[in-house]
Amino acid sequence: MRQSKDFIELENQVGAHNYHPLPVVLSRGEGAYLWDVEGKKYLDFLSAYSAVNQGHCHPKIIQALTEQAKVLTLTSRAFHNDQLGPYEQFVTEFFGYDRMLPMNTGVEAGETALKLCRKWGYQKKKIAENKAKIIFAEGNFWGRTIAAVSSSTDPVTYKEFGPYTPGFEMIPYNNLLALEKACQDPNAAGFMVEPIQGEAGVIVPNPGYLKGVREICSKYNVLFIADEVQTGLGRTGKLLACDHENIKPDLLILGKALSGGVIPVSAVLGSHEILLCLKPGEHGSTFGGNPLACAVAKAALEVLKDEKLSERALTLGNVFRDRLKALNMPWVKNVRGKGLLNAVEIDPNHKFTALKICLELAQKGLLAKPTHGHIIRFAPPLVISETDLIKGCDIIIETFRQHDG
Ligand code: IF1
Repeated sequence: MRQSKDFIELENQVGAHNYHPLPVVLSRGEGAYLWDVEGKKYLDFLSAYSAVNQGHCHPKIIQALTEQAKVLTLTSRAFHNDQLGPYEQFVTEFFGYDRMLPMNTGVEAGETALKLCRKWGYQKKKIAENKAKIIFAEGNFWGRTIAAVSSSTDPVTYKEFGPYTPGFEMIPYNNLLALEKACQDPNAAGFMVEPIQGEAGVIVPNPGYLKGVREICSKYNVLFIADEVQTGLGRTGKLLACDHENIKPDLLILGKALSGGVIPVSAVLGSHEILLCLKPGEHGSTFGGNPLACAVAKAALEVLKDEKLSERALTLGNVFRDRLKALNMPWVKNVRGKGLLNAVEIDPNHKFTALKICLELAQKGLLAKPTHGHIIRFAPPLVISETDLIKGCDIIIETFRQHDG
C-alpha cells in the first residue's frame, strides 16, 4: 500500500515541477473535509482556490455528473445538443445577462472576454484595427496563458515568457484617478479587474471603488470586465463580489465553483451587443459548452441558491474575522477579506514564515496555502458548519500563539 512519501516521490520523478505542494497526499473529499492516503482528516481552508464552494463531491452535483455521463458527454459545437440551450437560458437568467459564451477553464474565459472586448472596440467603438488597448490592475492574476502573463506585474508569473502580448496597460489597483486617465485614451476598449484581488493576497479595494469603476467605464465607453472567477459564486458573501456595490459589469467572467470543482466549467456573460460581435467560426473550444459541463454547472448553481451559500459566507465570514482578531500580535500585520475569502498577512521578516505556519496547520488538520510568501489565504468551502469554522479558527489561533514571542 503506497504511502504519502511514495506518491510524492513518484511525482518528483515523472512530473513537471511547476508546483511545490505541501507534503500532503489527498485521496478523498466530502463537504469541508479532506482525507490523506494515511486516513488523516483535514478541514479544507483553501477549497481548491475557491473552486469547491459547494463542498467536495456534493451529492447533487455528482448525481448530475453521473446521470449525464451515462448518456452524452461531448458533441463538439459542430452540432447542437439538448443540454446547452437550457443551460444558457438558466445561467443568463441566474445572473441577469442577455447572453453567455461557455468555455472550460477560468483563463480561457478571460481570453474570451479580451477577444470580445477587442472585437467590440473595433466594431462598436470604431477603434482603428490593431489599436485597441485593454487596461489591467497591477497585482492582477487571471491565469497562465501568454496573454494572462503579459498583463501580470509579478515577475514570477511573467519572467522568461516574453515577448508579451501588446495592447495592454497596467495601472494601480484601487485607484480611480489612474483608471480615469487610462480611459481617456480613445483606444481604450476595456478594463479587466478582480473585484477583490485573490492571488495578490485578498486585496479588498476601498468601498466605492467598484462603483467608481462602473461610472468611469460608462463615461468613457470602456467595457468594465469583472473577473469573478475566484470572488464569484457566493465566495465573498454575495452571489458576485460586484453585488456588494450593486454594480453590473459589461462582461462577467465565471469559472472554478461554476462546476462546484467537479470538472472545468467557465463562462463569459454579457449583452446581445457585445456577445454578437463574435461571428460563427471566430472563437470556440472543443469542450466549451459540452453536455456534461452544462448538467454539472446547472446543478452547482442550484446548490448555491438552494443552500443559500452566499448568505452563509456572509455570516460565517464575520464569525471568522471576529475570532481572528485574537491574532493581535505585532507580527500579524492584517486580517482581511469579505465573506469566506480571507487572508492573514504576517511580517515578512518574522522567523515563523507563512509556509511554516501552513505546515504546522496541516499537522493539526487544517489545510491552507501561503501566497506571496507572507500572506495566508483562508477560504473554506461555503458549506462548512459554524462548529467546524470555529474549530478551524481555534487551530489557527493556537498555532500563531505557539510562535508568538
Ligand atoms: C494556478 C493562483 C488563485 C484566478 C482568477 C482567473 C483564474 C484564476 C481571479 C484562471 C486562477 C488559480 C490558478 C492556479 C492557482 C489559483 C490561484 F494562486 F494561481 F493565483 F486562485 F489565486 N481569474 N487561479 O484566481 O482560472 O484557468 O486556473 O481555471 O495557476 O496555480 P484557471
